[in-house]
Amino acid sequence: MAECFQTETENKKRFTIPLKQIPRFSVNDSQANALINSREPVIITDTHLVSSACNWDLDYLSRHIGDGLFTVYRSKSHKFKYYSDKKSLAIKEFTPPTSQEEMPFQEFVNLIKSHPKSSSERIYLQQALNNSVGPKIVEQFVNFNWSYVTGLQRSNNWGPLTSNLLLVGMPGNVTPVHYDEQENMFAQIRGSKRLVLFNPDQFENLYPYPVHHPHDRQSQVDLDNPDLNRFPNVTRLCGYEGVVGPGEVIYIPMYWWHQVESMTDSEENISVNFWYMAGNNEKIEYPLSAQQKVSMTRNIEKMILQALNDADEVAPFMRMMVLGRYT
Ligand code: QVW
Ligand code: ZN
Repeated sequence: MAECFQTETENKKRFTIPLKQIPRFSVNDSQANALINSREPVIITDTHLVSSACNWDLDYLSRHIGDGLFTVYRSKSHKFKYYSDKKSLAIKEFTPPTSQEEMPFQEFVNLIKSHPKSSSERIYLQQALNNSVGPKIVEQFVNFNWSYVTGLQRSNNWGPLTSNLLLVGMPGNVTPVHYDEQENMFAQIRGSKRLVLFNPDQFENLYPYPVHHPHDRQSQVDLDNPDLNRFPNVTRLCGYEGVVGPGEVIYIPMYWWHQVESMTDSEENISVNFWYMAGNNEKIEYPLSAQQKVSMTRNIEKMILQALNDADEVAPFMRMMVLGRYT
């Protein structure tokens, strides 16, 4: 018994997920667009997508961003795992891993500046840019390289832009591995971020929460300390990693898994993302793509829950349908 246990721990320690480098190309290199067109991740340099905002830092933003309210998350650890407020109401035993408050930008800056180095509590501002921002910021926003992203939107048949999320975090903040149902051109302004990406075909190796769960679209796996007993397929994972620095952009294709880590190379870390809705030009070819299968899985899960009208009935129903029949 003791021997078995030891081997287990050793295996856990030795296990690392194999990661390839995310390709990096200049916007002038046709290979950048080729990867975007084939829905593969790429880090793109020289886009000047957010060059107009290269002077953004805490002081500049607090002077010019206006007195609108910003959503700030607090976490007792370095992890900021997203949860849906709406879905958390339906689940009795759910304790949110972060708390959320609305405050003026100024107040957020005060919190960061007075933050004791010894404290394990961290904060992360995540707010869609809106029309409450001051005139200087409006001008810089208008001067984003819109023709670049609009060109991509057209040539790849993405839907409309849904939002530009402004992300201001502390070094070390981590957004744990999840996928989004939108195309993402993610632009780095200050500091750098390390991204770990996985193809949508890694679905069964990442064990996403059920669709009705507040952590829908998030992996149940803690990549820093995976529980291989609960999630044995984690040993089959293989992915990509890369670092985006100021002025660089990464394309995160819809349904691609990503974990994002603010690196400790700057006092604050600032990014703006460009989220686009899915296009509706999908032609159906067989076999279906991993993206299409993820989308289909989501729809089936939603349909079963809606029909049964009780989250607790979903798993027994699915087992009844599959076990001993399709297995
Ligand atoms: C990060 C992300 C962001 C990751 C967080 C959005 C709330 C995305 O842009 O920079 O921490 O996941 O899709
Ligand atoms: Zn995301």
